[in-house]
Amino acid sequence: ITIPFDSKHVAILAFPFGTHAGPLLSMVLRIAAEYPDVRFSFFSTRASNAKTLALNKGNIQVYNVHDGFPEGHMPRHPMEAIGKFIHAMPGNFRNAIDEVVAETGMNITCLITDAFYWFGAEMAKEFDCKWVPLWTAGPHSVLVHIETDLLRERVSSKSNDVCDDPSIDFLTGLSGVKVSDLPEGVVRDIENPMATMLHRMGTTLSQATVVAMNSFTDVHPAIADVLKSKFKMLLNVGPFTLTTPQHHVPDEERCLEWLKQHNKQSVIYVSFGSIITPPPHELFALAEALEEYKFPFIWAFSGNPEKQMPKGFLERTKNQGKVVAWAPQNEILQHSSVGVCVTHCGWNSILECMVGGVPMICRPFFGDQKLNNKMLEHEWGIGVGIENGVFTKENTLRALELTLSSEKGRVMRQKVLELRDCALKAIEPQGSSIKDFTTLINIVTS
Ligand code: U2F
Repeated sequence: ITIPFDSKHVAILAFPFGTHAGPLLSMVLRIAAEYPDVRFSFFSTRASNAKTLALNKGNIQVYNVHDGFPEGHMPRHPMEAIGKFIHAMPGNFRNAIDEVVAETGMNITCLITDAFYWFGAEMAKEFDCKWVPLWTAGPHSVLVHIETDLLRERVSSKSNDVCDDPSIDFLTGLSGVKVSDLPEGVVRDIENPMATMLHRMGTTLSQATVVAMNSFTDVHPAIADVLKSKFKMLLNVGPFTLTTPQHHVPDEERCLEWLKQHNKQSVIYVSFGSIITPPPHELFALAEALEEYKFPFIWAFSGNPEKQMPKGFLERTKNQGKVVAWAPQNEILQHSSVGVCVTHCGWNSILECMVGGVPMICRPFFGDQKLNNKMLEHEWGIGVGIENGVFTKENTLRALELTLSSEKGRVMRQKVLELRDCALKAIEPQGSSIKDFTTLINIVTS
């Protein structure tokens, strides 16, 4: 009789929205490749598994969990989908795991979850196994979730002051950050499923066997130290684009070929990640600024550009730029022709810009993005916010001029290259991320 797997069985629970499940899957692919005898069961929704191309492969088996909607029902809005999903968990995950355990006869020996899943602590206790949450964003943002109770207390006592927007400089590494920079749900707008989930996460992460993060220690050593004192163990195992297998994004519009025709650091890359489309007046303002500035651009735009962009814009700029539905962003950002990235400040995009040595123009929308913007501008000096936070033609032109054609822009590029060096050091054979990854693999598979 051949026993295909030894007795180790790792269950992975993904958050099926935004860019969460993809990085988690990449991390698991790397661990699974080193231990072919360990079984990995990956759980997400059908839609998320289709998007991340999660497939049964070798020792990884992929399962769909219920998304919280009746069969055939489509959510009207992403927030509705998230709300229903949060309502359905952890029961949906638990049912799916129980079925797999019954089918295979293999108990769960390690539970890897998106860090959002506070219930991982309880579930791991029931399974008598390790709990390894992955925080898919930056160290500064997990810190504010861990310190949510303190923030709520301090901010409500400060709100007697005349100051409407107090700073939260009592937290290490966050001097200059204001309440308005915090993710919604930390001290304001706290009565919704997402806010409750993040609050519970902040109070349970300390129970995890180890917290893994898609980051590298030198991105912010002081915050890394604080987190180390809060968790049993913190492992910085990123940037994932350098430490894990990446899924290939097809380049149907030949962006990479096109980049070769342009001068060094002259191309503007625009993307707002996997969820956001800026409102119509901002799309117009951005399009007008790009057209007037005349520098070449690639704009990753998943909507309907014919309808949503200014009339004639695509035709008039067809020699200047490219508007593509989904771009090979990571490779684009590593091309020497790219001079700046216009971004919503999602953490994955930020890491990719750091690795590519590309400064950023920031237009954050929700969640961790405003806080990321603040860190990019004031802590690392590698990004510039849009004046008043909303694109107008004039402020966009000023931000383009600053980043692409001024001394300040040159200094930003210098600083981003220094961070790139830190990231590259972290992935050398004795580098911090490589060492942390080895520790992570040992914990998950032992
Ligand atoms: C959520 O992230 P988002 O999906 O909104 O944004 P990013 O973290 O920047 O990740 C976008 C990813 O999609 C890729 C890009 C990034 O890896 O390279 N991509 C691409 O390949 N082609 C395209 O045309 C456009 C994008 C959330 F909204 C953020 O606030 C969080 O910081 C983030 C992490 O938790 O999750």
